[in-house]
Amino acid sequence: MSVTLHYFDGYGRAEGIRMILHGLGIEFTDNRYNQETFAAFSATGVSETSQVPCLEIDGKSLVESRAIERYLLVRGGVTTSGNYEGYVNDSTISFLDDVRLTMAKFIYVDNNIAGLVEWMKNELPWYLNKLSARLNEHNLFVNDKPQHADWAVFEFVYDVFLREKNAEKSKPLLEAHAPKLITFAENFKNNNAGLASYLATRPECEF
Ligand SMILES: N[C@@H](CCC(=O)N[C@@H](CS)C(=O)NCC(=O)O)C(=O)O
Repeated sequence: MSVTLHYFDGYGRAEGIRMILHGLGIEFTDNRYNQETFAAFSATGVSETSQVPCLEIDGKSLVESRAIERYLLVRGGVTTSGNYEGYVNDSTISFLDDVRLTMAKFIYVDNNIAGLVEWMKNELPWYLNKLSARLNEHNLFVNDKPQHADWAVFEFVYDVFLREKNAEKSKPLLEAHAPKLITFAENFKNNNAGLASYLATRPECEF
């Protein structure tokens, strides 16, 4: 069975999917496009929306990053029991995606990195604080084993604040406002060998 991920040569909306694929030990082809090769892929019709990320798996072609993540986790046996756990997953991810969309607008729409830095200094701490307050006694977001919300928050915290490229300038923000998110991310990574080994060797990207 071949599995193929289609995305640009960046982290963006695909990195959570890549992390889950590696974390679950699913081998896949990681097709990374530039603008030109993306246009060719887009024209093939493989992606229902012509957008990426698009994942070919189980004889299907899936689109929408959060739905793809959920598909993979459920396929890998990550279960959510009951209505309230479903709510916690969805609510945490919606909250996080508000943050991600705001940050992406600074970068890709407004081309305003200075504005992003100011926003991160002045507004982001409130969001970090709220996220951190959701961590439970297991140092996770939903229950006692990683679920979708944990994967999504991990990808955000690791890529924005903790990876080597960003740690010097961004980790202090977490240390000051949400240190529990650092412990969460460290535990999360250390408890998943496939994820940890991917992070140690993956291609470095700006965003
Ligand atoms: N809601 C979708 C958004 C997908 C999306 O906007 N993808 C962008 C890349 S991040 C894309 O394909 N852009 C090229 C285009 O729309 O032609 C998701 O989360 O997957």
